[in-house]
Amino acid sequence: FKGAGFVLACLFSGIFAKPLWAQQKQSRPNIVIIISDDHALSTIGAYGAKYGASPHIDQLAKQGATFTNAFVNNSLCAPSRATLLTGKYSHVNGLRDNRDQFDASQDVFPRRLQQAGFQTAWIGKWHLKNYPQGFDYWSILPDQGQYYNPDLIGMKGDTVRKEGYCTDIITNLTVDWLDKRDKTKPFCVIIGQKAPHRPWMPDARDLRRFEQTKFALPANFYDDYKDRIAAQTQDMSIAKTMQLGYDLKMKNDPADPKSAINATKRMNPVQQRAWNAYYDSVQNDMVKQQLSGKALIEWKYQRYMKDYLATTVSLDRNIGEIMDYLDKNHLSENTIVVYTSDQGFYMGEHGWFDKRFMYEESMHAPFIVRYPKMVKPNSKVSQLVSNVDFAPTFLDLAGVSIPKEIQGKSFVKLLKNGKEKIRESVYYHYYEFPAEHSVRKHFGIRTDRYKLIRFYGKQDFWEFYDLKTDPHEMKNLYGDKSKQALITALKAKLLALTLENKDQLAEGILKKEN
Ligand code: SGN
Ligand code: CA
Repeated sequence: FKGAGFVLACLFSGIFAKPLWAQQKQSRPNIVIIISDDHALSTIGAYGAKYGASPHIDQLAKQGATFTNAFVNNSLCAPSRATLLTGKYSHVNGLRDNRDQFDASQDVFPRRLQQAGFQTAWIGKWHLKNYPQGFDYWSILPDQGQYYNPDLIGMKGDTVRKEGYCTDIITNLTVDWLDKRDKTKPFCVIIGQKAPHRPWMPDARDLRRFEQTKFALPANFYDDYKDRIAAQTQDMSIAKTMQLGYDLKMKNDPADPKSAINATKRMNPVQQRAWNAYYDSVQNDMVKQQLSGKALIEWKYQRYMKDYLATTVSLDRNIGEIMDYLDKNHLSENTIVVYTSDQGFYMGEHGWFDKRFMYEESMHAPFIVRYPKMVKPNSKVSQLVSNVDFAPTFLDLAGVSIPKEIQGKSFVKLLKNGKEKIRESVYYHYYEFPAEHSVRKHFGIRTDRYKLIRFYGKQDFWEFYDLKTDPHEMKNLYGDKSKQALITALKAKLLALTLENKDQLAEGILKKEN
């Protein structure tokens, strides 16, 4: 009997207790959401890019599902983040454009998780003009943040400058938090990376990564914007808007002799030397070529591609670091990992950079999910989802009930079977005008095949696209007589969406017209 007593004593004293990571095989999953800033699908391997800039994201896609039709409802930073947090459209969560301040006290999904016993954190770019609420820990970049030696605002409102490259620093802060967290609880961390946001400043080690690459111009690089008034009046072209100094780091920009020099002011001498050695040689080479006209525009495009992609290489490497951490700490099985971005981006399509428009490149966001227990590896999901659906999906995955005020729909069933239809269409509404890049206000509907857009403001006009026959949205078919029945049907659907989503402004515009 002595032996039995010993066994019992051991059980109670914990000698047979499982290691901490094994105890963590809790039924509730952890959630890691990596949200980058302006990551164009066209540059990601999992979405067909051939630049080799995203091996870790592509690996994540191999281990999980790649959503090929995930859309944001308002292609701008702060609105996208506000929707991610609330599961509500901009006009309901109150954040319509980057100038608005987010009411952080409103119902956000991380607070719901926190109340259900999750440890929650937001680390990195936040951009909501208010401090986060509903998080056990946060550390955020002020506003857009800086690529080199960024400041970070801590929970006491204190600002600390961290030496190094922003993308690495955000990863390090995340790993520190993961290490120190209460390991008896499930967690949800949102990692907000600044990259690859303008002005696309690469880490020194990546500066030459695409030196030898010659990028093919998109077929519609020299778009004439025929029949598309808003496209004619935008200010986001590589030809006119993109600056040699501010965007492309040339110190000899006659229009702006200061900003390329200012960009290096935050850097330490080692960073400055690496930076100047590289961009001075680029500048010398440009001067020798005496570029003008189309040759200059195409040189700008090449430089843009090189800088942008180089910042995504660091982003991708850092995603690899997070995956490594999860593996080494035996967390990969029970952690849902999501890779997304606050919206897409133009990489020269229509001659543009930036986003904002309801056209495909900017409305489309990357969305990749890995969750070995539920999601089929190496799968593609083509059903439509909107970023209003993200918050309810996370709550559902965590086993937390979805408040009825949330406007999005959980797509857990779609995660499970890869084909469940969640919605027939997605809704869009962009508000920031007049403003930088001059993209007019518009709202609209996108189904799996068609897109109907209503621009409004000083001038009101419509656009209609058949994405099957015109995937690059070059032919506005709104005036095409043969499409009138289709357009009328879509208008009715759009009106129904404005009612369902309680968008009274859009509803009023549509009703006035009839
Ligand atoms: C900055 C950029 C713009 C960009 C907005 C919004 N200009 O203002 O090009 O459209 O951010 O981006 S810059 O001169 O400051 O680089 S967002 O992703 O934050 O919405
Ligand atoms: Ca953005």
